[in-house]
Order: sequence, then C-alpha cells, then structure tokens
Amino acid sequence: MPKSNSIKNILQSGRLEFFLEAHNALSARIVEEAGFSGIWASGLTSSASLGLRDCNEASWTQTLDILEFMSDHTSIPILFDGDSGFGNFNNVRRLVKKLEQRQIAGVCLEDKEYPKKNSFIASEGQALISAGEFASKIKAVKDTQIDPHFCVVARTEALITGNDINEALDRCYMYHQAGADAVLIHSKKKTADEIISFTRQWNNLCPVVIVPTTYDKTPISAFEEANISLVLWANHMLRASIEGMKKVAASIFAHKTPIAADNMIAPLEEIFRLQNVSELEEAEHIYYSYAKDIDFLKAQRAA
Ligand code: SPV
Ligand code: MG
Repeated sequence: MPKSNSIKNILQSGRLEFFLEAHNALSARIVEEAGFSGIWASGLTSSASLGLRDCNEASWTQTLDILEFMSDHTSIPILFDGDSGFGNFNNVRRLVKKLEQRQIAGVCLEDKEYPKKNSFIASEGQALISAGEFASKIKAVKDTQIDPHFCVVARTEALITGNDINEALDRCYMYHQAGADAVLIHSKKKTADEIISFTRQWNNLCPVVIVPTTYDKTPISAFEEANISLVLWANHMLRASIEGMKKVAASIFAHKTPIAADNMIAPLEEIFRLQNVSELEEAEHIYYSYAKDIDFLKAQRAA
C-alpha cells in the first residue's frame, strides 16, 4: 500500500491513532520500529536539530533534504509539518510536487503568516492570515496533488493567537470546504477543555488532529470520547535525545572515560543494525562474486 493511501485510512479509521515525531532518518526508523503507524516530521525538532529556531530559519529545500532521508529510511507514512507553506499558494503548489516525489504521505499547513513562529514562543509575530488566503493554499494542494491519497491537514492557530472557538470553527469550516482531509486544532492550554469544546461543536465534519504537548496529562479516553482521529506526539524523540546526550556528555566529562556511561549508550552494533549494514554485506557478496565471475570469464577468453 502506498504510504499516502495508509495515511488516508488512518485519518478515516474511526479509531484514535498516534504519530510520533522524528527529525532525521535515524529517529524516524526508531519511531517505525516502536510500532507507530506514522511519523510527524516536526518543524520545531528538525530546525532545532540544525541549531535553528522554528521560525522558517531553515529554508524549505533544507527541510526537504531531511525529509527525503527520513522517507528513504522508513516505510510508514510521514505527515510533514509544512508550517505556513513557505509562501503563498504558488509556493505550496511547488512544495506538494516535491513532497509527492519523495513519497511523503501528507502535509500539514497552518494559517499563520510566513515566516511563522513556533506556537509556544511567546513573542510578537503570531498573526493569522485571512481565512480566504489560507483556504487558497489548501485548494492549491488539492489542485496540484497527483496521488489522490495525498492528504492535507489544515491547522488553525486561532486559539494560539488569542481568538475564540467560534473563530477556530469558522476557519476550519472554510478549510474543510476548500478540500482539507482533516483539520488540526492547536491549543497551548494546560488542559484539553478548549479542544473538547471545539470537537463538540465540530460534529465530526471531517477528521480532527491534535497536538497535546501542553495538555499531555489528559487521559487518552477523553480524546477517544471527543472523536479525535489523530494525536501527534510532536517533539518527544528530540527531547529524549537532548536528555540522553546531556547525561552522557556530563558523565564522560566528569570521569574522563565513557565507562560510567556504558549503560546509557547504544552498542556500536545497534548503529550498524539501524543503518542496514547487513543488507550491504549481502549485496557485497552478490556483486563481488559477480565481478569475480566476469573477470574469470574475461581471463578465459583472453587465454
Ligand atoms: C511542530 O512540531 O513543529 C509543531 C507542533 O508544529 S508545535 O511545536 O506545537 O507548534
Ligand atoms: Mg511546527
């Protein structure tokens, strides 16, 4: 099944599904091996892994390069965090073409200005664009995609920017009309109250995606009861690696040797396994034997 087909099925399954964040090929492979049905290619964590802020400081083609490695190294669908689309409808059209070429299953676009700022950065520059301008980007995705299963998730930042639930609902309705396969309602509250209130009034018009970073203590059953389709655990692989690396770095620095950190690090063999080194060994066997046979035949002809 193409990756895009399965993301559509996931969104429409009627069950609550979970995607975990990844920010490079290695973390994406680990997410897949853990059993997740899909990967959230987060803008926050991919930019952080480059030492950049989540404000479109990395260019869209730099982001695309990371994505290509992630897609090559995994077989589950990737939902790409396309921020605000890196420009207007025309930039979005080009983005979709490049995503499909890389077998990315879907893109999530948000209704903020370009360049955008991460939703949790308390600063100026968290303005929304008009619903119409954003709907034109959603329509541009649908008009451009060749694969009918490619998905666009329309994310409203209405609540993040201090607007009320009615504004979020009105916007999502317009985005749904423009062809969005799902809507993402984002919140920075510590509880899921406003999300639950949104879903009650949304009435299952199309699948709903959420990012419970700040309200992560909410029981999963509350999301199920609210008919949410997809939860994005949006940054946990990067946060795990930061903590892990800090502990190991401190230990090696303090002891001047990695002995005390031994149980905190993966063995070298694990790196080789995650790189598929065994596949190369098998291929070497095939191609080196083949080369030898040909050299042998050539030597026989010359004799
Ligand atoms: C991301 O992971 O980049 C997201 C989610 O867009 S958030 O950080 O909550 O904006
Ligand atoms: Mg993001």
